[in-house]
Amino acid sequence: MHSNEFLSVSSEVAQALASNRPVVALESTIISHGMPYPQNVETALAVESAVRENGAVPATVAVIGGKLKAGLCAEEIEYLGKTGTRITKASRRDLAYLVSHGADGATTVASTMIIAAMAGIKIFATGGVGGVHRGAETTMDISADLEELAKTPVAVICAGAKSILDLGLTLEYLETKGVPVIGYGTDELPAFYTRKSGYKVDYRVDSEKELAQIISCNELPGAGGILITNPIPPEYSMDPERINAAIDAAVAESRALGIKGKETTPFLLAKVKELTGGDSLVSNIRLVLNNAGLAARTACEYCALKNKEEQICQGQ
Ligand code: PSU
Ligand code: MN
Repeated sequence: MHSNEFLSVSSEVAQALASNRPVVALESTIISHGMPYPQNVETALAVESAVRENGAVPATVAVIGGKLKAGLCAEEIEYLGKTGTRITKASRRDLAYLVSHGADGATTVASTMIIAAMAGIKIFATGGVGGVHRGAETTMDISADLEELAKTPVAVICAGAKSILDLGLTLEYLETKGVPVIGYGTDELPAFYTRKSGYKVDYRVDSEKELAQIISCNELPGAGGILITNPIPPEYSMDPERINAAIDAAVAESRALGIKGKETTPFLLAKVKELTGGDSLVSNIRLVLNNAGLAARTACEYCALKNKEEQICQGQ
């Protein structure tokens, strides 16, 4: 663990890591900027419960009072959810400023990966990752999440990426950056609200054990992250025509309003939810819970592998 004075790991998470018990990192921008209050807080707490029910300890990540925190209490989660978009959306570039000012921030996929890696957490569950935005060939809007996947060795379990992004360009970018894209039980990249996108993943994997084996072999010099994509359960997936119409309208409106930079993703998420009358929020909550369960079971398999390696070494 690359412990330093800025990192603060909760005692439950620290004890689990010290005794090689499974831990799953969770992000907090999804709480503050990804969903409305109070569903955001309810979901964050339900996601923590789903991690526990599947045998792992949840470590929700955020910046609180200038500390990079892994493992939040319920009051801190309530605070992030209630403050909503008034809290800083904190990606890699925001961390030094927030820490130096003793400030608060909700961590994106990129900054959650950084803090997870500092704490020694290998597996992280979320809903969707950032990616290459539609029109990026002129706007250059590419999420810092992709750069982080290129350089930080944490496995991110998500439901694919929303088609608010250009999924084809996102896959090309990940290939360039050396990030493997794995489909859990699927050959096809899931598109968040729907199980299919028309794009292939690099590898299909059908069990948590196999995922854990890949994560435990991700030890090459300069190893980066792994993107594990888990399709939304069929009963919660949305009608592709309906959701894509809402996404197209949201993208058109964000362009007309000249929305830019870090505001783009939260604007699109809120707009899609509004245009689907809240149905997209229900799907969103369900897929996050589904990812939390898969991440926790994978973390259990990962620790079982590590414990076995340790026993073999001690037996020699
Ligand atoms: N996509 C979603 N839900 C989210 C996000 C993305 O479907 O909540 C959030 C995540 O925190 C992600 C961030 O890391 O938005 C990406 O923002 P940007 O595109 O500005 O990098
Ligand atoms: Mn962006």
